[in-house]
Amino acid sequence: MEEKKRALSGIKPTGNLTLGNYIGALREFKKFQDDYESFIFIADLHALTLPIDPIFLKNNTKDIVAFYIAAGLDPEKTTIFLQSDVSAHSELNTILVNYLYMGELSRMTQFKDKSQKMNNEAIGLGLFAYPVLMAADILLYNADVVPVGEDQTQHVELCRDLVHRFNQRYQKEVFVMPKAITPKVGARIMSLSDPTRKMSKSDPKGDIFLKDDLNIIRKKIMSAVTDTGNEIKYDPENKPGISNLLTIYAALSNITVEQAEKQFEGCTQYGVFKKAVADKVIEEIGPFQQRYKEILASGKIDEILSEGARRASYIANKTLRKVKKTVGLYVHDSK
Ligand code: ATP
Ligand code: LTN
Repeated sequence: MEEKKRALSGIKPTGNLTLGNYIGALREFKKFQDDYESFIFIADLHALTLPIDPIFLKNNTKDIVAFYIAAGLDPEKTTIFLQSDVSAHSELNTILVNYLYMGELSRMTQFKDKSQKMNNEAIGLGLFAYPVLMAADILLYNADVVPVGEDQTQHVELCRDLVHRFNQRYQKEVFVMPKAITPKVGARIMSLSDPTRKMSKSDPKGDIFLKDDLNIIRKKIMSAVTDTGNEIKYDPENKPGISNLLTIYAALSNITVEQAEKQFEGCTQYGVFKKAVADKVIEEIGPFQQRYKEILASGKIDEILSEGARRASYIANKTLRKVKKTVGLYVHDSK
């Protein structure tokens, strides 16, 4: 039998997840669990790259496990684990920091965005080296595909450069070449209060959080910033607000943006359109919230994480061993 390809992704537990996280990543993950050997983790070490309250981090971590399951991940099919439970991530990171370069890391958009807001003296090395750890995450599992939102594709590209460089240097295929996969519709959901910016959990103005009360979600959508005119048309340049709402509607309806546009042809009232978008979001997020609450109450999170860590460690340690041997670290029999 042909071996299944591998899929791997993660989310960092830095705050309340948004509808952007849901459409761009979370809801995509379950699509891989039948046809791929699937690894979905919580990037808790990555969450430390910016200052974060310890209790907040711990609670967010449990939340994300519950979100994964509420979004349809089955722990029997998908290995769900914490990055910090598998020490191979940190060990491979220590090796890989030598194979990515300061120049390329300093060109990463995420680093530029996040560090721009900070005092130069207080930018942690971890924020700068973020893509190195991310490459270690991907490469330990020989992932073929990496489902992410658009903003993360640059990091996966850098990981691809690293694979090329590393395999070339040692003249063998040590690492598998990964590929980013973004959703066809909704790879970049924009903020409802400023549709020219990405909806982001660390920049919460007017964004929809997955834990928001359903009435609040409706209010936020009804008061989303829109554009002049009254046509429901996809035109991100001139109508960023309407285009974003159309994208949300299309993604959650599993249709294309063109099909969504067709549905609202002739509709000349933004209010009517917004109500349809709000209904769609609530129809999806309502039951999702219910499942999330049940999972948290079930007390099964720790069990899932223990089993996930066991399965993930087995695979990750095998890769780590191979890498150590490749670079010349002495892996002796007693190990
Ligand atoms: P932060 O603001 O803390 O950087 P974030 O909201 O960007 O966080 P991440 O943990 O970095 O969230 O992202 C988790 C996943 O969600 C990634 O695959 C990312 O690409 C995706 N994602 C994040 N925001 C959006 C968005 N607005 N639209 C689509 N996908 C998104
Ligand atoms: N950087 C990602 C989280 C992440 C990730 C990964 C995603 C860390 N390691 C490996 C895919 C593969 C983000 O969502 N911000």
